[in-house]
Amino acid sequence: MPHFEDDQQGDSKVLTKTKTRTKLARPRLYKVLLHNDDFTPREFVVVVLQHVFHMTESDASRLMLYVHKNGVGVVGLYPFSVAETKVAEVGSLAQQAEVPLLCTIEPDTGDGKDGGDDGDSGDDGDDVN
Ligand code: TYC
Repeated sequence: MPHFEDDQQGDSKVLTKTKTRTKLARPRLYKVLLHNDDFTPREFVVVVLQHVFHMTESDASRLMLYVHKNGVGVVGLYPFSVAETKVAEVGSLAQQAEVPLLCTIEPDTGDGKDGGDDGDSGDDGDDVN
C-alpha cells in the first residue's frame, strides 16, 4: 500500500506578484536662478547668458534687465545635473572675471513663480527662459 506522507515540507510556496508601473515618474526639474548685484557689468551678464544658456543676445539682454530690476529671475528649468553644470559654469566665468555674479538652483514647484528669495516682486510669472 502506498504511503503518503502528509507533510508540506518543500511544498509551500511564496508567491510574489510584481506590479508593473505603467506611468513613468516625471523627471524632477530645477530652476536656475540668476541674481542681481551692483558690480557685474551688464554686458558680462548678457555674454554669460548667451554662452551658458544659448540665448540670443536680445533674450539675454531682456533677462539681464529683468534681473537688474527685480533682483532675481529664472534663467531656465533643467534636470538636476544640467542645472548644476550650468550654475558651475556661471560661477567659474564669474570667478575668472572677478565679478560677484550669482546663479543658484532651486527645485521647481511648478507654481509659475520665479522663486526669488531676495526681495523680488515675482508676480508677473512670465519670465524669459
Ligand atoms: N546690476 C548690474 C549693473 O547695474 C547688472 C546685473 C544684471 C548684474 C543682472 C547681475 O544678474 C545680474 N551693472
